[in-house]
Amino acid sequence: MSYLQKRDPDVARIIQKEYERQVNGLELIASENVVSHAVLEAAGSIMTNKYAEGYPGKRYYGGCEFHDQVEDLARDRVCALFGAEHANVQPHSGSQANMAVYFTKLQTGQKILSMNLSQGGHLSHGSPVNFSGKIYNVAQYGVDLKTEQMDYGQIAEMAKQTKPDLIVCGASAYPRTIDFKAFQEISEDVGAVCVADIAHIAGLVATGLHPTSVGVTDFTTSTTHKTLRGPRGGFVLCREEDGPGIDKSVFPGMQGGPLMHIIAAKAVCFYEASTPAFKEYAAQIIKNAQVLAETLKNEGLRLVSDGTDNHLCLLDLTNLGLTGLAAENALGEAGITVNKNTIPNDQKGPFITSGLRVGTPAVTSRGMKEEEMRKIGTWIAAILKDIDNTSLKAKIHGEVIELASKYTLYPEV
Ligand code: DSN
Repeated sequence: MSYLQKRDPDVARIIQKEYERQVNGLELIASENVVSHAVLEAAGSIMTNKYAEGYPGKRYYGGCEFHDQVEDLARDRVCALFGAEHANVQPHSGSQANMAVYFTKLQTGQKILSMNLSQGGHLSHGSPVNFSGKIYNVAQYGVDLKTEQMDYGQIAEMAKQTKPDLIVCGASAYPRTIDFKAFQEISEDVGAVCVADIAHIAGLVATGLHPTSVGVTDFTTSTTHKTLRGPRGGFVLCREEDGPGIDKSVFPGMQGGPLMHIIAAKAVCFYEASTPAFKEYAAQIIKNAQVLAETLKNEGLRLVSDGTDNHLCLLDLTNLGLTGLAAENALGEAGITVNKNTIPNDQKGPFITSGLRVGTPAVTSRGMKEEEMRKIGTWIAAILKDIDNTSLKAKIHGEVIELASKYTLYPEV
């Protein structure tokens, strides 16, 4: 950062502070991760200097020969990683990947059936405050309130009643395995297109640790920066025959110039995710989440659906008389970063909430294993059970710094 320090010490200082926050803290936000030096170098490279509107071999600017090569590499690698026929790696985010599918398959006013945001879905799946809820008609399913898991019979029934044109499956706060085959069958029965948004679990799907949606549902969308551990961005996977439609929707339909430095970094991420070491990493994410969940349960905390199959667990704080907001703030004081989250049937709004979402992708990237998860679970429980105890939070903060600063911020892959 020597150039930045000379040119703009204000920004350099802020980035240094953020580095210290990341390296000295425990990042348990389920949708976050830390990237390798290789991903960072590609994302911070001179590939940012170029306009490359269009696609490899068909650009609207000269001088794109190396951008063609890197985008081809990214597309080939992501297709090989997931076993897909066609990929578009230009969406700037997961929301834009979803938008590309909607724009390809739906007309304004047509109907989407998707999971409710308050029960684990995502903004871009049809929330009324999002473009998806404004330009399409939306019906939403949730989880069964007893099991707190998806009930495919109920969802099939809802699909028959609401007759959607497109069904979205995939979630941002759902700790259990998703049955993509069941969703495709439900969609086919009602003549709807089926889209799996695998953003949260992409690293688990890529390594075969969660059943895949690719080759099962009509479309798969994802981000690259969660369990997949790449730069911030999105992509769409589909059958060859749907490729031209998706490509047209992304460019010129919704985006201009692709972020070529990020596409270069996505190519690196797709390579890294194909290595045996990444498969071990993904398996450790799940082991860590399960040990963390068990520790929290043994401490008397209640988990939505009573556990986890993936990278996250969802805590119900109702019995402790706490809000997610208060819990997030208290853990933050001890250097443990989490996010408040609504839980099924939450009586509180999304800014207060009765739940907390806790995930293991980032701490696992840093090299932490079961023993550290037990420690972290014990610290979380101690703080939540005695939330106003300032000296306890200060003591745990010291222990958090001691633990976290022993681990590199940059995964070796
Ligand atoms: N907002 C992200 C999450 O935290 O799950 C999903 O885009």
